[in-house]
Amino acid sequence: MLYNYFEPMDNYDPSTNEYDVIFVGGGAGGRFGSTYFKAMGGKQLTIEKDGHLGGKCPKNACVIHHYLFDIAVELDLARILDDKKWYPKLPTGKGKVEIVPMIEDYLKGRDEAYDVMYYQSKSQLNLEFILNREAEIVDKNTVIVDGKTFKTKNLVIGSGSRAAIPNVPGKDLSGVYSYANFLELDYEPKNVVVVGASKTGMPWASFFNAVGCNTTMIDMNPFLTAFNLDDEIKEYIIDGMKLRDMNLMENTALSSINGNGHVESVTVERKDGSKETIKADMVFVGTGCIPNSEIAAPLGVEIGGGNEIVVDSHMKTSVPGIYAIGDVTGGPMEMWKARKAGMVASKNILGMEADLDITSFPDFLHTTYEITWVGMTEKEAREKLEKVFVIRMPIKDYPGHCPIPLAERTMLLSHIHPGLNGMQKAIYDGETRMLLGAQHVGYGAKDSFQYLDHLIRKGITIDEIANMNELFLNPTHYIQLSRLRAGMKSLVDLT
Ligand code: COM
Repeated sequence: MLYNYFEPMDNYDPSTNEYDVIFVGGGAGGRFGSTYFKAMGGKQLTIEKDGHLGGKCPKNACVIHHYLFDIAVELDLARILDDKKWYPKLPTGKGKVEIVPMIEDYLKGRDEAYDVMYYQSKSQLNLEFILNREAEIVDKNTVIVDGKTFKTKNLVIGSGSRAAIPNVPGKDLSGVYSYANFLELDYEPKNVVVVGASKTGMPWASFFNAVGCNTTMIDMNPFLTAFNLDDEIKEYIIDGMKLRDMNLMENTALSSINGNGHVESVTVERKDGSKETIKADMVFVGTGCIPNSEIAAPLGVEIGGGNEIVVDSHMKTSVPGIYAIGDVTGGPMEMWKARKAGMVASKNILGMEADLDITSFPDFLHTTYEITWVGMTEKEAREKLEKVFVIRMPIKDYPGHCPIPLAERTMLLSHIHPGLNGMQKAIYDGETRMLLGAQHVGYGAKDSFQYLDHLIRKGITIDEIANMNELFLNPTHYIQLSRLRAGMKSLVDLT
């Protein structure tokens, strides 16, 4: 290891205390904003209260989410094929696989990720930073760290967000977890209730279910309301979770968490007022995040109703010279937004006018599937446009088993367990022939949605997609399916 992240760590030139910009927070936004600023020849200092750079992403949020998803996919397949083909019987009783050793492995890998980020920031990007100490913001031009005063022309706040825990009786019992303390888990739960069918709740619930916990997921709204997916895709996702024996309760609110010291049960209330108490030895809360704006409040910047620092598209707050980036500015709390916001703030400070556009972006969600989407849904397109053309797999009214979608990771499922191999569709404007949106449930398509987003913005047509060179078997079948209709003047759905 290159450094000890329990110790204070500095990498700055002590001969001066004057900066063009100080970033408070060394998460994704602070790190990328600082890097851009440095690359453009500016003088920056990044101050991070934790002992590492990269923020909550490598610490306890994104990376652990993806790590658990990977394990859930492996276990899902092992469970579907338990004791069949070349798959061994899953260990013990109902097949409960231990979680705590997975966390131990994660924590070892995390140290290495911190180390790489440190090396990259220091040795490759030449950033100036202070780690493991709080920044005391005196005013917009003055920050004190450990009694030492730093002066700056501009201040950028990237102080992130924290888990929002519903204010219900029992919320402080041991056994109540969110992403933020999940890595402290030191026992093997058997009965888990996940609160919130969110981007965090869905994958965590799928993980608990896949390791063999009796898993219930509740949400106060109909499932997947917040996600821009067509109903048939939502049904496919939810049916997949039911088929894997998860107990799903939508339109159901959390009333209380019960127990004496430790969680023993959870009481929920349905929309019709009926209540139910569910046995639980763990509650996992995935009900969103609250921006950490408190650090900036004394500066007089405007704070919104969600506790976020209000910014314009330049990342400027209501106080000149103070900018805010990333989760502290509210939703969407996404990696691309934090990193780009850092860059946009730096550009504007450097006098290069830049905007952050958060109106549309590619998005994803995990269950034991990777679910990705971009642009308009079919429903939205049909409401807005005269003529809409849709391609879809599997074929809706095909009388036999449609083995497509078919690509790496769904090959086995398609051949051995028809119907579990995913679903996808793409939506075109039937008039202009331009791609409007796409949705995918399966594996391996996520990367392509980054590029689809870009192509949609550029205005790509079905005829141009038909001219692309596919890498067969491709998880998204859009290219060949588009080619099957490309010659047609008046496009007829291929669903
Ligand atoms: C990624 C963190 S885990 S950062 O965006 O590279 O800083």
